[in-house]
Amino acid sequence: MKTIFNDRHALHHGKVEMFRGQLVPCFEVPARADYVLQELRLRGLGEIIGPASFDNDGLVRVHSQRYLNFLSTAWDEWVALDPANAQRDAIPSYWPIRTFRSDVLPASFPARMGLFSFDAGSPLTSGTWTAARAGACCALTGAQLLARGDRAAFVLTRPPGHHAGRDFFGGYCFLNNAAIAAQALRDAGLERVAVLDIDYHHGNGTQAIFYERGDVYFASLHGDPHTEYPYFLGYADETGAGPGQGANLNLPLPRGTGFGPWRQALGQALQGISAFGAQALVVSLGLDTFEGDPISGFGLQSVDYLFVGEDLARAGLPTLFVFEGGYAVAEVGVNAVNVLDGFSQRAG
Ligand code: OKP
Ligand code: ZN
Repeated sequence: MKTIFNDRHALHHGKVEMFRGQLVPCFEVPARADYVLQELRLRGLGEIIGPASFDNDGLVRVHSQRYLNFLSTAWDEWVALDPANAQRDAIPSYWPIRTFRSDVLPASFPARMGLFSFDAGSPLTSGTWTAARAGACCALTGAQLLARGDRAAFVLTRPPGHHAGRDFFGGYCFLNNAAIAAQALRDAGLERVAVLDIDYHHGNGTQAIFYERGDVYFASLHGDPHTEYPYFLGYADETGAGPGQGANLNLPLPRGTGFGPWRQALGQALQGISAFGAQALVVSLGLDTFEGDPISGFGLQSVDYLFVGEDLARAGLPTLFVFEGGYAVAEVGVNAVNVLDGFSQRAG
């Protein structure tokens, strides 16, 4: 299996995120991807390549033009507010929730930052756009490999993507790599594509992007949003709408869930994907289900990820793995590569 590595990922390097009234060091750090890369090399899992180059067409299929305009100029606007901002991350503090307007595009940059986001935990930095855009190109490259017949590929990129919606960032995510890949597979001619999100946190962005579509199935295993981030989406009664009715499957699990019940839920999700008749699978591969994760609450152990990979291979679909969360930095490489290794051994 080839890995498409975003060699510009470290250009996104947030200093701090707002957490319980304090600015704390970011959990989503460049070292995460470096540990995965190191483990891939160590275990010789396959060729590591860079992204092909793409224009913004593949991004616009998923994100709104006005959001992409905002993101691509955000850092310059932030620094234009005050030259001293060059040393600080840009973090929103005002949001247009219920009763406010979101059709008007304010001239104020802090106001626009709020319009296009949903939390204060996702700092924008000088290299965020460059890193995220290169990551999206990695996702497009991965989709291209699958469309041309590869059995599987791995998109190794950060910042992650699954919380990013059509026109908002949040949850450390700016461009939705998994959604961009799924859409690219559709545009390459596949009729039905599934996204399976196994990150600890519900992939609210991916769900929202495809919620009313019957051509892209979204299934997710995650911490119960009653108690877990992102809180406001990811409940079991969200089953899709309009032509997408029945094409959304949420399997929320209580904090503390271990591998046994988690794996059972994985089987349920794979059953849904198979009944849907998916022709390709995009896996939002978060490793924050690990027992040692500092911000999550499931109990998977490193060895369990080999079985996760095997289960995914048994689905028998062309599969694109897209790296998402996982904040036990020293273990994230072993855990990610265990999934890929288990998959490769079973897929042959
Ligand atoms: C991103 B991904 C910890 C509070 C939680 C947001 C978590 C985003 C997770 N400071 N903050 O799904 O792994
Ligand atoms: Zn997560």
